[in-house]
Amino acid sequence: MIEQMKKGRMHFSLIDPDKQKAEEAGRMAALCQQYGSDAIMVGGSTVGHDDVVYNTIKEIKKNSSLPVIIFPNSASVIAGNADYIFFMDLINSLDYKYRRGEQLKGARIVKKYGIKPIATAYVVISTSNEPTTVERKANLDRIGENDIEKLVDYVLYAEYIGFDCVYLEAGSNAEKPVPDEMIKAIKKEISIPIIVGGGIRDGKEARAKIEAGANVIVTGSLIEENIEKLKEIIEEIKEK
Ligand code: 1GP
Repeated sequence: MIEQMKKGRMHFSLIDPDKQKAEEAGRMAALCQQYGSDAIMVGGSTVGHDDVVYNTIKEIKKNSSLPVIIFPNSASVIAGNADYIFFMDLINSLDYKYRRGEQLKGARIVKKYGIKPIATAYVVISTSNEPTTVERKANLDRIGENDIEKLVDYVLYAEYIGFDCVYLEAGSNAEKPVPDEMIKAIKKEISIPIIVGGGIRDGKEARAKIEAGANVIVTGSLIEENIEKLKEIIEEIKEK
């Protein structure tokens, strides 16, 4: 997966198991695959138990052959039928829970199930006036949309520590996605893959992020609101 991410032009579809029944998630995953998405991420801010994650993944796997990546909010959502997990460190959080606490609770569970961990430096960028759910929860060392040098410090740290990738998160349903200039600036500094998500709503935006240096684009809310739009986004990402 990491090798494929390095090649770039990938799209990951985020499905929140709390937003619909598992059977519906299965139908959504089939469409995501049909439209050309490369993986299904499963997670969301309210998910509290691995059962709901397990059942959702079961239906996704019945309906598509895409790899499934857990996108965890805590260790309690780790279900044994996933292929991968973003083993994340929210590197600009000031809370122990998001830096080490949940990771220590989850490590042995990941090992027990044989899920492949993707060491992910998760960075939340504050692009909008209205704080997103993750911003409210995570007690951040705030990185605003113009704090490019600060972001460079964080992502260099991530590369030097040995993370597999960096995930720039504007927050689900953010008014504005992570700015292209920020992506361009960090692309010059690091060689690990860059995942970008939060507030990406059309093909033009997705393409601009890819051209700025993003290796992977994540869309979530759009899949719930207007899954047909995914087609346009993926076409723009894949087009050379
Ligand atoms: C959220 O980056 C993801 O964690 C996707 O965001 O729901 O805005 O697409 P959206």
